[in-house]
Amino acid sequence: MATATARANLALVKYWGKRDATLNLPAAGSLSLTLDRLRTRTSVELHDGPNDELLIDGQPQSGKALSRISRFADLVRGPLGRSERIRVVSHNEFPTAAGLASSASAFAALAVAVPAAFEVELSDKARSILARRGSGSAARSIFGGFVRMNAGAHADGSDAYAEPLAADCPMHAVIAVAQAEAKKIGSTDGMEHTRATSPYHAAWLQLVERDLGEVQVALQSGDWDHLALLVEGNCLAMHADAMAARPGVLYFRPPTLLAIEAVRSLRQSGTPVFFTIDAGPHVVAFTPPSEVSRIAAHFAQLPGLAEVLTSGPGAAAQLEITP
Ligand code: 2P0
Repeated sequence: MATATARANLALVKYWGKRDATLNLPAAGSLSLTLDRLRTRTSVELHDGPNDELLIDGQPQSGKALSRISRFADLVRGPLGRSERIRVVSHNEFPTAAGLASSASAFAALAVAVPAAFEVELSDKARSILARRGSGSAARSIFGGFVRMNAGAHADGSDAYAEPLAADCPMHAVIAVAQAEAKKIGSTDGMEHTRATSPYHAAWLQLVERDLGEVQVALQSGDWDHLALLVEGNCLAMHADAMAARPGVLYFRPPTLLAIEAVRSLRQSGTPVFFTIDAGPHVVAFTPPSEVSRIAAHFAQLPGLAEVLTSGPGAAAQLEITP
């Protein structure tokens, strides 16, 4: 049996659009921070039964969730000529079931644990490429801290992988988890619909390339004002692209707007803080460690939030060594 832990990540420069859906190749790069608090721990063992099996937080899974895991396992089994089935037992160590980037930590943990269960050793680059096939954002969760995902140019995806970024910018996250029903439009469908119908999509992809370079420079110099301009601008441009699709994809809910206002008013009064929002209603504030408790207390007063989570940067995905 092989057990791995991986952490979710949140993007400062967003991934929104694929250049190839089959190999899950992004149309542009992205840049993220891996978060310690959002952890998934996954064990994989081989068995001789007829089917793959998947348990998430103690619940046996079937249908789409299970077939996604089976297809992922085939990426490892196929080239090895192996046919054993796998039993996957996965726990999300999040204090909420709000769907916070769980496919990133889930597929990063699998990209470490599945090859290990078959006694194959992969480099981090190969793990990142494998994780990408499961979920684009999972390629970034192979690494800790700040991470850059390369869009790559090759048709086979061999250059579409993530790499750690050396940036000495102490950054924590405060997450305003909005009360929400299950997401109506998942990221995969939302970004494909946007690519196919949004008149802003080409402009969005051009912007990403520019933002990637500028965010890296701002991270190196710890320029919080510039980071606020770039990261909020990138997030809002992603949402503008999605909103301009036909029909429009709108992830914001009333608490989302309240939390945006809260972050901007804190910044106006001199606090180094800025927000980002993924394909959902939750607002993530990035801030230096010294400001975390003040921002969390501010968020806690907003109506319509389920909870407020805080997290420092997280480590790379890792295999547990069993004695
Ligand atoms: C990101 N998102 O960069 C962006 C921001 C959502 C909004 O990466 O289709 O769930 O599985 O490759 O990884 C979500 O994308 O998409 C995502 P698939 P994934 O974090």
